[in-house]
Amino acid sequence: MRRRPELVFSPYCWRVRLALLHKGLSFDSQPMRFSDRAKLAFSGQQMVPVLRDGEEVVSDSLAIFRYLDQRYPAKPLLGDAMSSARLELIDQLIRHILPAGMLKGLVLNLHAVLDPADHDYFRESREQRLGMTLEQFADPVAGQAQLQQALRPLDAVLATQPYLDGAEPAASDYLVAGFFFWAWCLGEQPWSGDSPIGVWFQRLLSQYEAQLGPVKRAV
Ligand SMILES: N[C@@H](CCC(=O)N[C@@H](CS)C(=O)NCC(=O)O)C(=O)O
Repeated sequence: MRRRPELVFSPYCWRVRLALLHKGLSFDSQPMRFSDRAKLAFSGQQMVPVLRDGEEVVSDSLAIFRYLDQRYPAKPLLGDAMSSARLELIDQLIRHILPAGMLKGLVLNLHAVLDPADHDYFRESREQRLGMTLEQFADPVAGQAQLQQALRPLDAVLATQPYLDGAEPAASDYLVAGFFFWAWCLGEQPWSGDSPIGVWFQRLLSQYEAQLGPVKRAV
């Protein structure tokens, strides 16, 4: 999906990378453009992430988390059935509070790193969804204020424990962190580095980079 294929700028793909790292599973990642979607035909749908594990093909970040726990039970992401069901709720809450503010600051960065073949599609599909032009929507200052508000409950949890899932990171952390890695690789950091969430992100980033090397960032 990008002019610079080394940039991973889907928050949902980031979730899966973090989950694979949690499980200690090595993986190959295939960069894609929006216009390459025919390459996803094998998955029976049109979105990333898609995980291919031998004969198994799983799409959707949550479904991939569940698959990984079922196929590779060591180091659970989710734990028991109730945690698995709760993840749906957590994901819906996260999707409604986090990306909106972040996107106001990131949408033009995203457009800038796309492969030119994807520019029209990205603009048309996102403008239709947003009900306005990308330029009208882009507003980093308002986005940052909106994000700060949205981060309050997460900061409150992280003020009392190192990870959203407790003493060690697990599924809730990666569901949220996908959006932070997304912003980070697009060259932004619309949160305060010394807030609880900022410290939490740095911890996850250091763990990721210790194993997979520096995250490539847009300048
Ligand atoms: N429910 C999916 C959402 C995935 C999703 O929205 N993927 C975006 C990239 S971030 C995508 O593939 N978009 C394709 C398009 O907009 O045409 C998940 O959590 O995996």
